[in-house]
Amino acid sequence: MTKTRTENTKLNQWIQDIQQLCQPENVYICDGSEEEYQRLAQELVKCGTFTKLDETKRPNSFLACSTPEDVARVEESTFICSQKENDAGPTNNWKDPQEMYKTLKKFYRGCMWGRTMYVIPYSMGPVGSHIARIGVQITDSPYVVCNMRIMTRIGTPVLKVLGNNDFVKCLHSVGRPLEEDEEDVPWPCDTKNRYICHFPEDRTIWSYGSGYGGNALLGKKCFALRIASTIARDEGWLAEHMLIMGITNPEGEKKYFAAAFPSACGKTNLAMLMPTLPGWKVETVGDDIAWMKFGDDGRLYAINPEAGFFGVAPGTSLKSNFNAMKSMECNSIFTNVGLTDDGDIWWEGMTDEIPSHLRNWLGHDWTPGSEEKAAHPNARFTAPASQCPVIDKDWDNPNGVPISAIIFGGRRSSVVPLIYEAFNWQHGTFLGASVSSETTAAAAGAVGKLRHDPFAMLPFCGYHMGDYFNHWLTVGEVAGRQLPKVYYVNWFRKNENGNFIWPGFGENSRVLKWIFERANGVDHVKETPIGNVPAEGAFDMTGLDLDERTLSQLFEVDREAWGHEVEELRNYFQIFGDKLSQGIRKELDSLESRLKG
Ligand code: O2Y
Ligand code: MN
Repeated sequence: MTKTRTENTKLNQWIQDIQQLCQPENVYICDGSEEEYQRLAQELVKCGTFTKLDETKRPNSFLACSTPEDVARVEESTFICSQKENDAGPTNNWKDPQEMYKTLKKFYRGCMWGRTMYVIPYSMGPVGSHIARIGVQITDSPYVVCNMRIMTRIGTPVLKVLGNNDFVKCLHSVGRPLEEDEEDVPWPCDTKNRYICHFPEDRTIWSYGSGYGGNALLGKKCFALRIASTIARDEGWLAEHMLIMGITNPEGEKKYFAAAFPSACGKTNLAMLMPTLPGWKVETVGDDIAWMKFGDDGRLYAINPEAGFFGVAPGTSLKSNFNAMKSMECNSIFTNVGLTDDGDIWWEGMTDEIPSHLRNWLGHDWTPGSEEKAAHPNARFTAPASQCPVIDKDWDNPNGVPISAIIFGGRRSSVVPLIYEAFNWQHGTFLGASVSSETTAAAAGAVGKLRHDPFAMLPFCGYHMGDYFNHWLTVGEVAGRQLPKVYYVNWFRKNENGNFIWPGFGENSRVLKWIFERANGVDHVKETPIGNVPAEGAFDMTGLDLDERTLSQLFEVDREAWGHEVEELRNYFQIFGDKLSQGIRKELDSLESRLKG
């Protein structure tokens, strides 16, 4: 008989409560084994959710295609349910927790009829690490279980470490009960009633109606960012929307950087970058989220709380991200991409050679020139981090890796130079607060609009963003800490003709080299009103064929354009009202006077 109880009293009570509420046909506690994964995958193939890919081309891998309405995170249906509305702040949707529990209970009542209720104990971060945390997700989606097994560490070893301690409660239902003898659909969901709700004071997440990505894999954005950011604030550490990379110079010296970019700005590409500069090496610790704590030695240590990549597929190729392509060669799940006639996957930009026919993500016949896309623009691959050819040797180290620099960036076609450096931590916090980016398809909504996205955390901060800025400032005020230098980069600047002026990809290693040298105290900077840029000759351009005009444009600080930027920021920051820290106000005023000076 399968076990439906654990050694954890609170967990047992919670399982019982949710079982009573959702009324599933069965309850199953996941052990995280390979055998369990195979069994669930087979069941998913049987009910049409998974298509098994050709074993010789893509071993142990599957394709799932969602309904067209359930393809991305739904920010308009994402709520922070703190006791006080002001604790959620102006950048989050707020609902009263008691009211939201009441509303949701109506939906959850009987919502798992005819389905199995899976209980997934999972660790965000290496099991047992002092920086890691444990969550338990209850879900009625075996697709979610399979993805969670790749994206996090799940099962019996996690329960062992959990013992009788507290955990983050994560409840998820696709919201599609099955009547007796009713046949299931390949992608069950209830898109008319989607709710992604966070109860920070209860360390609880309730998600209903969506089976997709960040809405359903609750360890990722919901726990590792929204709930973890509130825990981090309470406990004095940082839970950030940041990649973590190791970088080694030709002499063999290694440093680690963390970098925050809004969704779909190429974070995964940067995390796995192949440097064009001879002798330089980049290794990946994580591509999306960093949890960082100061150690007893005063340094900032980071872990990647995840164990897999949930990367955007379209545009990913051997040319744009060789290491991502290698990571997903086997043991992977693909969502909303095309299925080729020989049983492999394909998406726009994957290969130069375009398949002459395939079945697209909507299940339709597709040929080159078809009006529909082969893959949805937010189609994803789920691949184990351990399969990345450049995975860092310390990616799984429970103590984390020491961070020497923090990089912010956004997708900006004008104004923002290739790189500049903050004068100090307070100024760096201001740079984080001022992140903005032109939007893409990662979240539902318009594409190509400028949106402010402070610290790339706008959709992911679990509390008032003004308090969050303040938390960053406070973290920097503790005596004895070796604070990393802070940078702002922009790979996406365009010229008058609308062409990118920076080649990007592997050439971004030149930017990383400058940051690396700065961390070693190399003093080649030119001070500008916005921060330090590389001094003439300090930035390695060897072998790059860029004309004089482009070279000067890359680091150009146009005072007039930055004057408008200040105005725009001042206007934006008003939404934080009294909660906008003095430190941020001071930095904005100082920037303005430097620009006038
Ligand atoms: O569309 C989704 O549900 C996923 S969004 C996502 C996935 C992986 C990493 N980052 C993101 C993001 O939006 O930042
Ligand atoms: Mn992300």
